[in-house]
Amino acid sequence: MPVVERVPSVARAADIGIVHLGLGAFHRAHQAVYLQRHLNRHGASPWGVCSANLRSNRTLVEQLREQQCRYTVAEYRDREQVTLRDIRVMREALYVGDGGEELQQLLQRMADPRTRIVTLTVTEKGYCLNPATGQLRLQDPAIVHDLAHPQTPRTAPGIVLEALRRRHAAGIPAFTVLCCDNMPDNGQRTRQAVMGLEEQGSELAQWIEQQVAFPGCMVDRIVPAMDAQAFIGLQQLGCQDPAAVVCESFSQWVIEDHFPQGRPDWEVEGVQMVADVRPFETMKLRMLNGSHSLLAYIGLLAGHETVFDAIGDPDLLRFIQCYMGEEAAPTLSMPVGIDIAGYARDLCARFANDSLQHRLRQIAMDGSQKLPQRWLQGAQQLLDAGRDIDCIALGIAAWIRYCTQPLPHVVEDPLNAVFADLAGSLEGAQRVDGFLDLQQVFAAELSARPAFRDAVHRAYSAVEHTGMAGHLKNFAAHN
Ligand code: CS2
Repeated sequence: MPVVERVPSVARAADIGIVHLGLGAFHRAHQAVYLQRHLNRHGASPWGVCSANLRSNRTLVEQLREQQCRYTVAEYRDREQVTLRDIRVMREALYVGDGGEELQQLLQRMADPRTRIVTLTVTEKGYCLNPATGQLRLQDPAIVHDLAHPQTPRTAPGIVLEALRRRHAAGIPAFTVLCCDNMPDNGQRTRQAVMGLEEQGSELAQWIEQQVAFPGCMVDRIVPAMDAQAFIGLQQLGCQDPAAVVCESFSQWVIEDHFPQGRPDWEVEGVQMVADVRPFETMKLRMLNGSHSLLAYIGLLAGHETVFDAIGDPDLLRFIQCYMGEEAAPTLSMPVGIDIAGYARDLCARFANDSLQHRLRQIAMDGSQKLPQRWLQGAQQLLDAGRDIDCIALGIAAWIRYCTQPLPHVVEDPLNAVFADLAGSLEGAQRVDGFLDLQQVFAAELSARPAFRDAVHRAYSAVEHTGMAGHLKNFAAHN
């Protein structure tokens, strides 16, 4: 049995100052923990949270309400040490997936002058942007809906815009919008999504342009989706909480310090407040998330199930070390004092945390939304510098294979119907070309480069001939 440390909460938040969109496991285990620590330190705080679930999981909202929005975060340092944190900073939980009364409650809450920050974790696809270009997808049915019915929005950008419209109309200062999703330039992308829904040059558009801050931030904590096994583990520690989440003990948050309406003194809780978050964000996206996606597609094809299994495969570990050292690190320009090699070593140690069941299938989800920022922007830079992209090319080949595997395997991705068409109509090299022509994923500039296409074709046929495990063995023997 592990040693369990319990961290009680000393108080409940006095008021709601933050509205969060996307009540998932990540939000509960990351942002809420920082806010709870802030609350514990101060004993009272106006920075309580109203958290809303936009799509799935009404049950979670109901469970949270039954327990006054109080829940447990279990931080597993390893199999030996666990910290159970009591979280009470959430004051309100809403389910707005059906567009009913609770949506209006949420909009009211967002329009309330006491709400000074709106945070989001709605995953990459929740912004309805073209992943390759960052432009709002105006053909997306949910966006078409929000353009036609702005007062009953379905999308996160639509909800933010409607709340801002109400504040503008009522003469209430704007809230700050803090995107906490793994996207490049996530503040600017969120601004683009919100502004894309409003008529250019309108009074509201100008007000948003001048008054609303969209600071960028980098978030980091490994939080696997809860499953039966995670709940059994918690029960063994005496924790019966149906709204609990498990995560690693590591946590990082780097935020651009631009909050015109004020903010909690997060820096006291270990948050890094910076002027420009982009170097940190790019480092995390390419080193951590880029490696995660490689482990997911390559690892699944090599027969692994979790991140821990995959990184425990010496050939795959070698491959990931090469990717980080040769294809991710050279594309980064970091502020003085950041040790990228040390960061890479720490990441491998975090991936090897055997107390978390982080399923590769969870990471493999929504690849079309993740690949541009995790691998492709870096690949472009590497090719510009005349460098090889063998690791990224193998990742893309594995992704194509993963997306076209026969049923009953289910690919969860907004483009899964497109993948099924490509799989049904094309084979071999033509199928690879069909994927590389997907403009939502591959920027035209990249997919037009012969060196890029050749590398992916080579990797794809190598895997066809030797199988993934055999190919990794060859790779490790030569690197
Ligand atoms: C993962 C991330 O599911 C995924 O795609 O790469 O959720 C990852 O665990 C977090 O970004 C870690 O901070």
